[in-house]
Amino acid sequence: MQNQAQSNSVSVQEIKPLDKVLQQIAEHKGCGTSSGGAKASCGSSSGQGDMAPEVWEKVKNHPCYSEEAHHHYARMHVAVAPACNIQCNYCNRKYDCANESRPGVVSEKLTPEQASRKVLAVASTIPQMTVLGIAGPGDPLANPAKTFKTFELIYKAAPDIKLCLSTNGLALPDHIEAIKSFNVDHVTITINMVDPEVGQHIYPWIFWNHKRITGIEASRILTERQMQGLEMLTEAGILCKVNSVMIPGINDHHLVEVNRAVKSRGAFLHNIMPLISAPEHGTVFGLSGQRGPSAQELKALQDSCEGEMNMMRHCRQCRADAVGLLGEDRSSEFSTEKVMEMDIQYDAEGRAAYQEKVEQERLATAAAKEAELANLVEEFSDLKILVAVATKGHGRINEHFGHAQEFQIYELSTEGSKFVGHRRVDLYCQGGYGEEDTLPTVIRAINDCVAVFVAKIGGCPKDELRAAGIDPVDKYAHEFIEQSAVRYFKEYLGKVKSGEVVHLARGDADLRQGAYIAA
Ligand code: CLF
Ligand code: SF4
Repeated sequence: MQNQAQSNSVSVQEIKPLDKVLQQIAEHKGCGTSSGGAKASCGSSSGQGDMAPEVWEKVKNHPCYSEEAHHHYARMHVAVAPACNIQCNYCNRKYDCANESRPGVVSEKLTPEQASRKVLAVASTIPQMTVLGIAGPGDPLANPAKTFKTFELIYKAAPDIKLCLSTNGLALPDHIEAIKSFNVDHVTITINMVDPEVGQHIYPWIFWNHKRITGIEASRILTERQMQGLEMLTEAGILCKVNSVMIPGINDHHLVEVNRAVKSRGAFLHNIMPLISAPEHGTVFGLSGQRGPSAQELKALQDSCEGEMNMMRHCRQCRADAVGLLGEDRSSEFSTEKVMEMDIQYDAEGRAAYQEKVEQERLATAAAKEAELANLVEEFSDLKILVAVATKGHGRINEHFGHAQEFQIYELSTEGSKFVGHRRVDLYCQGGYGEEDTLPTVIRAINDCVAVFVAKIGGCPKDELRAAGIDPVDKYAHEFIEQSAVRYFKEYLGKVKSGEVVHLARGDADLRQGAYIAA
């Protein structure tokens, strides 16, 4: 990772001052979707926008609170909180907490002391790791002694690392003072409903005031406590994100109401995530056949909630012991056994110097995009297209098609480019050869995209993609994603206007076949 970052380093002379870049981006005609304006902080950010300086300080290098930061900065979780005080129908305690993790792998549980050592080990190895989160595998506030001891140890040993907490909210009002005193300045609450009638289908019970409470009463207490906790956090000036799990047929329509409720109580960011559900997870929903939403259903709901509030679209539903950039998993490099053997030298100055380089890279990315956007100023069209991007991070197109385990999805229009999500796929290239059975599933995952940007791609997948109406593009290899995307859009728009390409709407996956037609 370090070599990769070094090879992508940029010369300082090429870079314009940030304030100039941001001003020019904001001046681009109504570019609220991509770069400027009040929503410049998160789901679609290139910078500070009109955010208060103290808020910008908190989010600028937090990979979850800033979409743009997630290309450059990493987070890690430590699994110190095994117990939970509620039951969600999408959770099986054998697996990681589904609020902030992907079910399927049992965490290695740590003591606060082991966790602290692990954080220093990761911070010394991955200098762009800026945030430590506690997100399970149970609920951190159902394990307050372990959770706050861990925060205390890390705050003392590595004060430059931001502390982050994710909770179901039931115990939250009881811990606001502790959260403040340990300098935890980012808190996530998972809120799936504000109506107990809906909640009773998600939560069979809660454990509160020393007893188990079931039925609609459980959800009534839970929602009251969540709202109270959110209001208290907002009042304390702690940045609060709300996660919601989208469960089709149960709370999908209701989440619009949840969005209004949390927005009015000061939540900074709303992250609507898809239900992950499969029989082998052994959850109530998995066993009952409850499906998760499609990528298109998820995007439609996120779009409908996007008003004055920032929507997070880059969540990877991490494990409770995740390490690395969002979307990559380096946790196996930091098992307790390996960490105990490591010679850890925590170098705060070295980390700061490295992060300064990362900031220079960010500025270069923003400057390149801004320069490209200037070429779109004279263009007028309602056309919007999606493109898929294979990337290993750093805001560049730097992954081979066959090595991609996810594609990032950007929506392009005359207003610029906007990150709108990611699609996980199975690895196409296995042991140096393309896996023929996998290719159709990869194509299905991105079949609402006009093009796929890759660093490299073989002849066979190229042909198959073209046959499916997806343009395989490798001419921007190792270039900046958003600059390349805007350039591609301008070319594509030109072809549509000249009649060289016939563009068809791509809302329906079936319509997609042959949608990209060279006339
Ligand atoms: Fe972890 Fe959560 Fe903090 Fe991020 S994750 S505790 S806010 S540092 Fe991030 Fe992972 Fe999504 Fe969570 S991508 S699951 S939103
Ligand atoms: Fe599972 Fe997390 Fe729900 Fe607790 S809060 S039941 S650990 S998903």
